[in-house]
Amino acid sequence: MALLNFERKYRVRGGTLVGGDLFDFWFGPFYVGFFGVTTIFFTVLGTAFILWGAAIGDTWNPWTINIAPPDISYGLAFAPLAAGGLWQLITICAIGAFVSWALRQVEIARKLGMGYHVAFVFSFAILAFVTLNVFRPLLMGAWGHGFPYGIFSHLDWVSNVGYQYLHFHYNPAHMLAVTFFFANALALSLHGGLILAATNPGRGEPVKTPDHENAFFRDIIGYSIGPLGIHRLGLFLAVNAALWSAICIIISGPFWTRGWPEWWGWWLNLPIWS
Ligand code: UQ1
Repeated sequence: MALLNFERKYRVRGGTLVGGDLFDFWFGPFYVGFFGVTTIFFTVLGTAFILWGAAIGDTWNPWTINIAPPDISYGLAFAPLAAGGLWQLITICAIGAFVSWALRQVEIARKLGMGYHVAFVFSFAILAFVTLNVFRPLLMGAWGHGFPYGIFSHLDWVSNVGYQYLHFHYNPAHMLAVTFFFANALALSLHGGLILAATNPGRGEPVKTPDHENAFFRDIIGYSIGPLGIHRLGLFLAVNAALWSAICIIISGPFWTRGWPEWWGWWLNLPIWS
């Protein structure tokens, strides 16, 4: 069956969360839907604000364009557009676009009678962003604690905030996040390698099956997690990488204000040493 015929079979009505049939149609290959419209709306508006911020800034060099949050002195108030107000509007548009995208994923999953797993895992990426630029600034009492929108400037922000806590690698939640990121990279490379190995057996050889994939890992480590299990593991590792990243930054400032190396004093202060 040709791809387009095959797709037509699945272009079913219904499953929308809001708006009924109003936006229940396709534009070329893309499902539109109410949340497709809101995604486009927030994306176009947010991009326009970014261009505005760049236009009143010092440079058009893509690496060094910077749209900073308001000064700490503005607290949690709205700031003038050129003094962080654009950053605030861009943040609202970004969250509007991200949440719209997640809800569009939900609507498409409902149409197809699928689970909501894609929207669920994507929501952890949204959580990481909202934690950095909304939850933590709220807990710290100023929008100025958010990160600036710019390629180099946001990297500088990460470095500066890290050093404010002396040595961020001693943050136990950061340790977990980094471990999950690396474990995720290992799992995905093993999985990608295994699938490509099974499907590229060499000229004249038949493509191999999941039996071979299981046999490979049983031969090498005595255990195979299985074709479904590896995807459960991947989801678990990726979601936890995002979750512990959010946790490691939300506890820095609101719940721990000293250097992170000092946090390990609890270990040195255990009564078993005296
Ligand atoms: C695995 O066991 C497996 O099941 C057959 C896969 O599915 C295709 C994999 O991709 C991988 C990488 C493994 C091995 C993983 C572990 C945790 C033993």
